[in-house]
Amino acid sequence: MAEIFPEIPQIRYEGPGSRNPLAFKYYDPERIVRGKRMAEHLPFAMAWWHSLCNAGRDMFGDETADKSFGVPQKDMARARAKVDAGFEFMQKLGIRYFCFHDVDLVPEADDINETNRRLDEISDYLLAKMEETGIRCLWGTANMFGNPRFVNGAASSNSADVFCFAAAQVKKALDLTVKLGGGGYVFWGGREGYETLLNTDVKFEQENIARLMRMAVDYGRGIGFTGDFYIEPKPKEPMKHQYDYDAATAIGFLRQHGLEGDFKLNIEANHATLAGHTFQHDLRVSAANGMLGSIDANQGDDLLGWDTDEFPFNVYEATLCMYEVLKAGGLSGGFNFDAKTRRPSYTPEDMFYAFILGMDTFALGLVKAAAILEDGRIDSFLKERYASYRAGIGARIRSGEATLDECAAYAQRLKKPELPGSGRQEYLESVVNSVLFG
Ligand code: XUL
Ligand code: CO
Repeated sequence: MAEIFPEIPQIRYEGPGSRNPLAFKYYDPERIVRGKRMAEHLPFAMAWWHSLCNAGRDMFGDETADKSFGVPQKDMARARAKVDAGFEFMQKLGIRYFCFHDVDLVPEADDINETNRRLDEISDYLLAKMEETGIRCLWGTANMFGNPRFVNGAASSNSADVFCFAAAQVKKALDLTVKLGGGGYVFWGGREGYETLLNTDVKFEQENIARLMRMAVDYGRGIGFTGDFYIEPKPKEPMKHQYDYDAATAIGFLRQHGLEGDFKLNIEANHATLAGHTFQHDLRVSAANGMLGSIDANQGDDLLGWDTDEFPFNVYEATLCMYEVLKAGGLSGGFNFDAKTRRPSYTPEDMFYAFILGMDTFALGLVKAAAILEDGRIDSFLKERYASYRAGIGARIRSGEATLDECAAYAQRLKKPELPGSGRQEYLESVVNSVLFG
């Protein structure tokens, strides 16, 4: 088969001194970090939608990139060409996973039965490519936000018919995920939210979202899906308010509806920052609750208030991300580049440069996070900070033995506590800098 990117060679690790734009400077899959190959620490995935579908259209202008892959019409021949292009692309970069929405794979038909038939056809083609290359599916999902029927939400729609269409898509996307051996299934509540409370029954809508998730778990487990379901929190965009606001909100929702045993979170950097948090914050909240599952690796822009889905270049942020991931013992999922090249970067080379940037950024983040752990100053400071709970009244509070009376009597005996010890933020920030920059 003729190559789709004939100008692009296999991308290899050449080291930090390399000036070759088509080489990794930091991502060295075989390098051992904390006893594990870099490639194992960093199961990178390609997002079908951004890499193979998105051609740069924005609210003000048309497509700038050519994502037709030699097939002008948007038909099944194009769908197969996308598979060919995607697998060549992943192989050249050494990417071992991909993620997809149902309608990324095939053009959606007017009749859902025809869409499902097309999905069966393309997934046979995909499966053959997967077997040939060893590339695997990280997670699947259903696009329940693009089609006009989802204007008022999917599971949260006021229309029971629309709820059933969402259910039908989830069922088919789960079938596909199982057929392709996917490790996870994502719910991103793209339009599960509201524009105005004047027309919205929040409790009713949230109950229905939980119902669809419960149906998905029951069906998925019934067809042999043993992986994790994920919620991918996002506070807004496209809706003014989305129910899966952030990690803490999603965890509370899952627990309220008894779904916490089957679900974890897929944390996206740019969604966390849209929620007014840092990426690290949402990772920490997920990990602290045993629910850190997977990551959508991208980056926002401080000057823009929306989901810009940029390829990550911020090594500081990637380091703090990898610090959380290492401390959590790794991910059950992986690092999906839910990221797109900027509209003016419209050539195929730009796509390779973008992935090289993202993969190198996380590789550097991994190495630097490991160095922070080995340095030990941050973790030992953290441990010492809570030393007052190791003995005496502190130990009794932690063990649950102390009562309110006992604590109050203790305080009254003390009359006035000492200040609780400096937080040493500036010192700790300088430790991070010294590890990063030597
Ligand atoms: C949108 C977004 C989605 C999900 C999958 O902001 O992140 O692409 O990752 O539906
Ligand atoms: Co995402």
